[in-house]
Amino acid sequence: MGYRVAVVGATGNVGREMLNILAERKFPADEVVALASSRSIGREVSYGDGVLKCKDLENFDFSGVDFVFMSAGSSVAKEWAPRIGAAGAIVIDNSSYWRYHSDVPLVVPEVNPQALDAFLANPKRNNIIANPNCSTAQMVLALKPLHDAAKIKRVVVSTYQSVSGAGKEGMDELWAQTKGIFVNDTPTPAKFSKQIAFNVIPHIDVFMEDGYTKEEWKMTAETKKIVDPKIKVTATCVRVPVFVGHSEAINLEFENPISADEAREILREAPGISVIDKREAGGYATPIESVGEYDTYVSRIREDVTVENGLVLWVVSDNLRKGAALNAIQIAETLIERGLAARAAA
Ligand code: 11C
Repeated sequence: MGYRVAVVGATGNVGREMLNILAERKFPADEVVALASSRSIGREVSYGDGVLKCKDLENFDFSGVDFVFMSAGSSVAKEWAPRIGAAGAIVIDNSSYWRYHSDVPLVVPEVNPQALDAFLANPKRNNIIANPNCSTAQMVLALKPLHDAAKIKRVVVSTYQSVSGAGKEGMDELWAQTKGIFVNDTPTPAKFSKQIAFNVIPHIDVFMEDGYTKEEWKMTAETKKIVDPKIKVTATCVRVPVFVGHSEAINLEFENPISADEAREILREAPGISVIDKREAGGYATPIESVGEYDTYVSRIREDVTVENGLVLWVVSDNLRKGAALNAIQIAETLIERGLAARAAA
């Protein structure tokens, strides 16, 4: 007996990728339903070799559904995740709304699967699990095995984030501006605060009182929740004119000594990571190579000569996959591996 699955926000960048990955990985589903807001009812989305017609979230009956993958923003998540969870389905939500709630696990399965064991063992669980921000997910994958080896004290990260992180509108804006520049007709910025084509913008999400942006704050708060609350993180998050694939330059300061060679060997063995690190032209990963891939790539591993016990890394990943859809589906796969049965079979 397979699982009954629904994808909420099925027409968005991440929702469509969730459907692709469910089909690609042959997720053991008897039924997959695409759900969206009322204005998208009947719209077709791809699922494997076929298509699904979107149904209306408002009128859908969730009884008997096992997993709901949700990527429809914070206000939908706030209203619907508890309702769906109370009906018995497990909601894996990609918005930031539930991530920082103490009774909601925030999970990258390769990093903190124990949070899923605690979730399964909790008879009073609210059935909500949060998926991290894309820039956090790829970073903690690289951090965790190094933290286990030499204890990270401090992280300084600068991101180079693709426009798909800002949804389809972000991708359309980069495309329209790039084409427009060649014919002297550059559309004015709408989704982004400044021109994104042939430019970079050091601003993602809203500004906070201390001068950091919310995206930067998320990287700190989420790393602490997923890996270790003692790790200090300072981030600068930057939007770049790349369609898909986030990149990060990460400086790490450790409590104990760790060499670049040791780190490279540890990362080669780490789940979800591919090391591409030849010290020559082209011997590193760039965002284009990460598109459509499951693994997160680590390159440019070297010792930071300005601190004791320091390393520098370059980390690249498909933000719509490991940064969102893939991680959500891996959470469900991990729950199944760890004993969650289909409700209809229970
Ligand atoms: C971006 N990281 O690239 C953001 C998108 O909290 O899930 C994801 C925001 C989030 O714009």
